[in-house]
Amino acid sequence: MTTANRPEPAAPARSDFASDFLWGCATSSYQIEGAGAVDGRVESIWDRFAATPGKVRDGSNGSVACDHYHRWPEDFDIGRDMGLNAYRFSIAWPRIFGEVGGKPNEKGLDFYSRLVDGMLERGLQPWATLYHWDLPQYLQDRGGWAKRETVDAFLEFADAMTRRLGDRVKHWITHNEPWCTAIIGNFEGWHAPGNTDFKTALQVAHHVLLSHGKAVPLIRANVPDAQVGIALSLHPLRAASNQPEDLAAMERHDGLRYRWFLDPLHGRGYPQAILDYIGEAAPTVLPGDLDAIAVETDFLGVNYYFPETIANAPGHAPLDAKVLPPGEVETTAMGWEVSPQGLAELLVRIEQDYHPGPIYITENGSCYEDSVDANGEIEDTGRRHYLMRHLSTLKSAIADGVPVKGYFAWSLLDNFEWAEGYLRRFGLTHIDYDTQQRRLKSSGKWYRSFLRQE
Ligand code: GCO
Repeated sequence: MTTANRPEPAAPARSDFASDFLWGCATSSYQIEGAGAVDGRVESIWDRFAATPGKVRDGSNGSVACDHYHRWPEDFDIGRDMGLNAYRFSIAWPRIFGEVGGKPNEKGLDFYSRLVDGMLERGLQPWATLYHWDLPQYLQDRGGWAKRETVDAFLEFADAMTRRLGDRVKHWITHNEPWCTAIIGNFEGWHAPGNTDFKTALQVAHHVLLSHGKAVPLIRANVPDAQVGIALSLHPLRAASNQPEDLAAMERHDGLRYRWFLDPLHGRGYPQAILDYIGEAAPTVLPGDLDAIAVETDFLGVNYYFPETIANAPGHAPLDAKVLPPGEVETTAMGWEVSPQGLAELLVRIEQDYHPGPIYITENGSCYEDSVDANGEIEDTGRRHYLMRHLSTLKSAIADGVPVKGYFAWSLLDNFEWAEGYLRRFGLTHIDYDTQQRRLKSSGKWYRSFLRQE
């Protein structure tokens, strides 16, 4: 069924949620900031990757993006007028450290300091993500996350940021989606740095988790009343059939996609069944690493977009299992299944499996092909319905006992969608990339009326 044929969904109301619920939008540095070579910023792995022919579908990059580096006051005005009370952003490491062992770049620190003041002035509680994929290229040149030294470099970066912003930023996310950093960037290879080696990818995953675990106490030491967590991208899984082969394939995929990250974060180490299956591709884990990773956190961030269906696929690396394209179901323009129910399923499962404490939806959103009509309006009905339906499901998951405390819509603005470049739009606000004009879409207007209870 296409979205256009869908009836208008029942509208959730803000009053259905706790009065102290956080309502935000999320963004990331490389996707919106632009100002690629300004104020001492150095090259990131995404600059290098995007400059490599064939890697980004429209040949674009983030060097200008939404020019948020210069236009953030307007963007935060949009957020405030929408009625947000929180805002999730990420910090570009290449703005802060220009070389290994160097001093933090004052201009970079000042930029984020101004940004945070701008949020606070507008009533937006700042939620800072330290790593949303823009590793400095000089670190990749030395092996990137596959090398343990990058953990130390990350801790220096985390230290510099939390010292500078910790008087005002209390909510810290160490990493955004370690799955993507590790597996998409280093095994599937369609994200930076574009490696295609499974063993490397698992070593990357381990170092990313380790850097999370080691950063948590450091952040707490620097930030009075810090709340620290990590944001994982997760999918509810379905087996392609009830045949034992497909069920077993789903179990294997789950072991890597879900338990590989959540188990060690909750003190259970890496799943033994997967370690047995992958043999020598297992990462090098030093004594003490798993204890460090299992540090208690203050919340879990969940990024949810769609469910995955898994089939047995002998020979399909790395686990003889593959994700099937969605069948005859409603999808977004990304080809991702629309499943509000999947959000509830996922949340209930996480709560049952791990009791992680407070959960925040740190991303949820949808891509549709928007057009600006003659009146300058963007009637993005699909995105508006996606948002309404996912909030209705969220309400029911909370009623079922999942302690969700906040929701960040992905994204405040259309932006650079990684390997898809500017061909894909996820914003509640439309960006005209020729003029940098911002226009609230009908989804953004709906979120505004929901938040303002109009
Ligand atoms: C993520 C990604 C976002 C993407 C979004 C849509 O954290 O998942 O960081 O940057 O733009 O997920 O694909």
